[in-house]
Amino acid sequence: MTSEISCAVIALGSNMGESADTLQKAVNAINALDEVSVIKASSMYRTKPVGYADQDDFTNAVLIARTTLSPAHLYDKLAALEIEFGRVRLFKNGPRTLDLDVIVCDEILSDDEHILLPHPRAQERAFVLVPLNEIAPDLIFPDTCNTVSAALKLLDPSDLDGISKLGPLVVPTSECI
Ligand code: PH2
Ligand code: MG
Ligand code: MG
Repeated sequence: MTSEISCAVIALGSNMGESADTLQKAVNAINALDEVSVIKASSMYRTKPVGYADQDDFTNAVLIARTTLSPAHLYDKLAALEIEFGRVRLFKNGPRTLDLDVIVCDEILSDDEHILLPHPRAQERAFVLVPLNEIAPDLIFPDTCNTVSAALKLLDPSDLDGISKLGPLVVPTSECI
């Protein structure tokens, strides 16, 4: 039996504990899911907190994965990994050990209460667009039809303040699904 394969963009963020270590371990764990192969990962970036300023800087990255999971099932698997990584989320937009968000999945538009696609705030967020521009500048957001590089140019230049590249994420080798 063959299943449909989708291409998903997943954003990773952490600002509690050993964040860079957590992000690399999260990439490995995502790739270890039977139904998911990580294809590409951006560098990790240090970013200023957005939404609630009085917290530590974040470490952010994005990855592109192939998956046979539906977006809702992918979301569920990522939520389970967040918990496995000891997720602490003190309040909305507050500090967290690991946040895994599905940003886009193919050209799917979803206003399902379970998962909104594309992620409704991704195109306003430099901490998503800067790493995504590194690995997929021509990827198109299916709601606005903007490419990642165009969405990045639409940001206020001050949104890029305080973003710096930290180092690479290693893409584990895997049997491609
Ligand atoms: N995540 C948030 C809110 N604010 N700011 C940065 N820099 N990075 C994040 O990952 C982040 C945030 C909610 O998910
Ligand atoms: Mg998030
Ligand atoms: Mg989240």
